[in-house]
Amino acid sequence: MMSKRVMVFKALTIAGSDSGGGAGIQADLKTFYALGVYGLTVVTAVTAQNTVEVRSIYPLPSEAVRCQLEAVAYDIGFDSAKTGMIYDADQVDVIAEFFTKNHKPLVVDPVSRATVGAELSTSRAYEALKYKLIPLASVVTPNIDEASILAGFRIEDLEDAIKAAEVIAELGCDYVVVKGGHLKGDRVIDIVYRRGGVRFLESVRVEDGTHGAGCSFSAAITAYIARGLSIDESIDRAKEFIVDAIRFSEPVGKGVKPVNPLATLYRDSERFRVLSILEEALLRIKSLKGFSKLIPEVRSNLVMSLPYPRGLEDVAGYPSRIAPYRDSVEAFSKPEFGASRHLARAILELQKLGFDIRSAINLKYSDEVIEACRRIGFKVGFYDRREEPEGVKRVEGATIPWGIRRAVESLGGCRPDVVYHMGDWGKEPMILLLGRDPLDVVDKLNAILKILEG
Ligand code: PXL
Repeated sequence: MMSKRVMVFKALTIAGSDSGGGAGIQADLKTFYALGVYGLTVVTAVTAQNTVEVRSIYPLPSEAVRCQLEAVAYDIGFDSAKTGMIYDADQVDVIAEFFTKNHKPLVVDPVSRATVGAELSTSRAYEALKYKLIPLASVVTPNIDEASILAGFRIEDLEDAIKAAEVIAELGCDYVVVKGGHLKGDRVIDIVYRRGGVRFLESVRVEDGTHGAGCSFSAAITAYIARGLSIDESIDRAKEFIVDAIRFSEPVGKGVKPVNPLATLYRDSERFRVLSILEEALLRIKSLKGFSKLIPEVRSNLVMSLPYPRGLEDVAGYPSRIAPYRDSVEAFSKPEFGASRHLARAILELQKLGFDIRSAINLKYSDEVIEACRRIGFKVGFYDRREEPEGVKRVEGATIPWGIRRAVESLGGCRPDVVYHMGDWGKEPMILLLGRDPLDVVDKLNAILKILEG
């Protein structure tokens, strides 16, 4: 039955399956869904692989590729498509024939080898891809090695990469994006080439997992095109997206960590919940008897970070902090993102160390509170600010992360519930009470107050 519905954007990936979940079809689908696009899949091959090695490849007959293409095109249709691993030349022929008849924006990721080694395409298939598929593409996204093969010379630097992009564009595609990740340098520079013009996309080099990075990048371009963005804008946004996905790559397996295309999505979806939970926690704190005595000179803040936080802007807290008021406490403002520096830096560092600690409150130091924490069985970490190295002092914002690392060391690497220091010249001693979320922090606060009351 036909009915009027909201628009569903649809993208198709034609690629191999990575049993390890990090690259190929799996990366593409995660990326499509993270960007709000319905994903269709035409599988070219099943790979048996993990984060360490490709053990075997089972290509599908080209007829199976044709049948999948026709099935999805007949009923569902799509706004854009990408190709990844294409194993043999017959498969390329089927795909090229399909796109010759069906004019849709096509992103070709000219995959040749897996991140963990192993050829994913026969050399005949690569020749076919070069002369039959690339001419049909809106965008081609080779890395340095792939661009070298396609252009026919070894790329050593940025200048070579531009020349290679020119040669590849001559094959007939609209845009060539040469990914600079494999060139040397502490910044990564990608080349976006369009006949008659070149521009550069620069980013920091994130030293982390990159399994599936190429797949997710080209899938993100495809998804943004499906959503109606221009090709230039799709490429720019895909670059931001992939830097984020690499930064939060997932520690699974013993080899190369797979990128995390869902980082952006999870972060965005939590914004509202983080603010609500901070408000609920403050209500509970207001009802705790005796809490106002635990507020330090600088007053307390209560913070919570988004999952996968990029920096201080992804940590919410109370901009006016929490102060004693009448016989309780008050914040005099709503929680906001970016409203904390000290506590934010502490929980960002704890997350970098791998702990599921997204919330904290700071309390006035007293022996009694530390003693109460120990009696409850909390893990209490300590650092001495007077031991802070000069080199750390000079770097803006480095003191707290340094202190947090020292405190975690003092616990032999265990997850702390509490971190404290005894102050330094002009620095008030302070206790940080930590938790998964603000309600967890309030529960711990409650336990401390119970002991203090005797
Ligand atoms: O990143 C290219 C790629 C594509 N397709 C599959 C892969 C890989 C890399 O590992 O496994 C199936």
